[in-house]
Amino acid sequence: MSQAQAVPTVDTNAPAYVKHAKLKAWVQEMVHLCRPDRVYWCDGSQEEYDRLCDEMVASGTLIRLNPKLRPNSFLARSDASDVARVEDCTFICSEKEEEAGPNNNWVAPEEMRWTLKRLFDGCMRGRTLYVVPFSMGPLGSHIAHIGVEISDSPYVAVNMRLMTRMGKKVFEVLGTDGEFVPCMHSVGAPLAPGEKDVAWPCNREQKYIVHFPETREIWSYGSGYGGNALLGKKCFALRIASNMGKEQGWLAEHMLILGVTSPEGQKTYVSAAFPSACGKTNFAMLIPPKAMKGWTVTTVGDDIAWIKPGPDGRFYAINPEAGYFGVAPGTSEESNPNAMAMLRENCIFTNVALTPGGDVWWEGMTKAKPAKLIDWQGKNWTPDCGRKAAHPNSRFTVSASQCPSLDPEWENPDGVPISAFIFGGRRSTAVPLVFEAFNWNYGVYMAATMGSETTAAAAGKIGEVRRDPMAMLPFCGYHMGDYFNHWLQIGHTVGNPPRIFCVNWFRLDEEGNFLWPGFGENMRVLKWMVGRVQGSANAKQTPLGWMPRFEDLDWEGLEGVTRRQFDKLMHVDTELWKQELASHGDLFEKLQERLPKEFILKRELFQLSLWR
Ligand code: O2Y
Ligand code: MN
Repeated sequence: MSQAQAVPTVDTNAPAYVKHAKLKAWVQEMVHLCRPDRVYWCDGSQEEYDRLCDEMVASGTLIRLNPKLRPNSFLARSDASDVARVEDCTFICSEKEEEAGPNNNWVAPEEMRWTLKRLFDGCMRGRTLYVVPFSMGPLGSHIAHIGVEISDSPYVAVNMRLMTRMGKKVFEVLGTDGEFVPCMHSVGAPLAPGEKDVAWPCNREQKYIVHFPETREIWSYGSGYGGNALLGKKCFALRIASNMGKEQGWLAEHMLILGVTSPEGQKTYVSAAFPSACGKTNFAMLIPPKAMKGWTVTTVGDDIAWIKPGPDGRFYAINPEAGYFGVAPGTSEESNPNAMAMLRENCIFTNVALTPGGDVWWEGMTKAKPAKLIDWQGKNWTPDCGRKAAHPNSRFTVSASQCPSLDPEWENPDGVPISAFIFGGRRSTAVPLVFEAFNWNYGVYMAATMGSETTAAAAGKIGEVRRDPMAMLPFCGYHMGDYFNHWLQIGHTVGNPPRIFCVNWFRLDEEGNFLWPGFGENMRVLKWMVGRVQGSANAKQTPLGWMPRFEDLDWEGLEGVTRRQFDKLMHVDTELWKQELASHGDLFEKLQERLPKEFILKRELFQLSLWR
């Protein structure tokens, strides 16, 4: 008898409708390893969701919000050590170190497996092991993939129900031998017999977010928060899926997807990449200014896109998620009325503040700050206390079905046709409001060298420019040089690749004021980009690419931006761009052995055009 069999353990109790022998064997193996007190298979029903939430209210993990103000909604407060993704503890354990590249932390798979075995051994004692089956993408879509998360966190189970297509129906798609990505998660806080649990169990000392790209497995230990724990999101839909996409000829991207409809009813879908904390959710749910009559924007996704070449020479994209895990601070009736409407009920809020009336509040939600609150750590808060009421990375989880701007095609199993890719970062100088790349390869170069100034959510000094190729630096599950090559190559497999645009909503004047109003006014830039795709918008040629002149944008109803201000927004400062190119060189040096030769050439040509 093997050692594992000798350990007394609980029955895995797989429901009769689970017919997948390999899946059942894996669950059994994980039960032996983690030794939970109970095993529970999630069916994804509303009844189950309500029951798990009730149980978490009873245990103190969730606070039920006032049902009159925020029906069927909850607040969770995490441990202060567990508030964001942990990039330093995130690993890509490919067989060869060079496959992971300098953009990832690497540990040899065998060594990591020993570490994980030690960490997961008995890690679920005193807890329930939840089996959470989920589909990333519409069930049965040829672009979708299935995962099964094992977790000892009921908070993860209910969040996964909001964020993915979760439950029983996934087993129908899986059948007896369908492929799935095993996603193993533990908060890393076993309970001794009789030990009282805490509201947010996690492991303060050790956190590991581990990906095995060759065997397509995810192991996450020690954190119950966001991207560390909801494994369908960054771990599967980006780090593992980027590897699948490289092998199979598609793209897994950190991109929102939106549809633009013109007054004539012409629909154009675009996909846009911005680093974390650049207002992606706001852009995905943009409401055009009133003066731009007849223009509408609809939302397919706010964070991730899976994009496949279609038979007609175009790219088709799905949003693999079914919900939004959005940043709360800064979300308001001004910045994102659609989000405020979708957050009226059936939400889980994490690390926001609680009002005396039992509702939620966060910085930027209202102009006036409430006189009294309970902050994200459960402490009394007043406006003069010197602390933030909500954590800067506090979040809402909500089903996409509640989004007022949801696109009617968002669940189309074939995806939506993408006509343009937009890349943006947070840049106070240098980068103009918008420009269009001359061609595919040049656009890929611009996307690969995009940078963003760091904020609280990212590592590094605040305000420092961090190169974040395609906004994928923390999420590309393999060597970034190979990723660039994949992008260059895939554009040439379709007859009609999308146009590529770069945008910067964040340029400042000499006094530090934003030059561009942003939010709904971004529609003016979107209209120009759509016009370029449809062949109706004019542009002038510059060393950076095609740019709109003042008269090429629709200014109807916007007084604030003068021609002088527009010139500042669009100005290409040759000296600053020489520095930019030098900094592109720093990125290229790090990736040198796998950097596309094409990029070296592009940079030289670019340099020549600036010195001319
Ligand atoms: O901090 C976290 O765990 C969440 S990070 C996140 C969540 C939703 C969408 N995007 C992001 C991101 O960091 O890009
Ligand atoms: Mn994101």
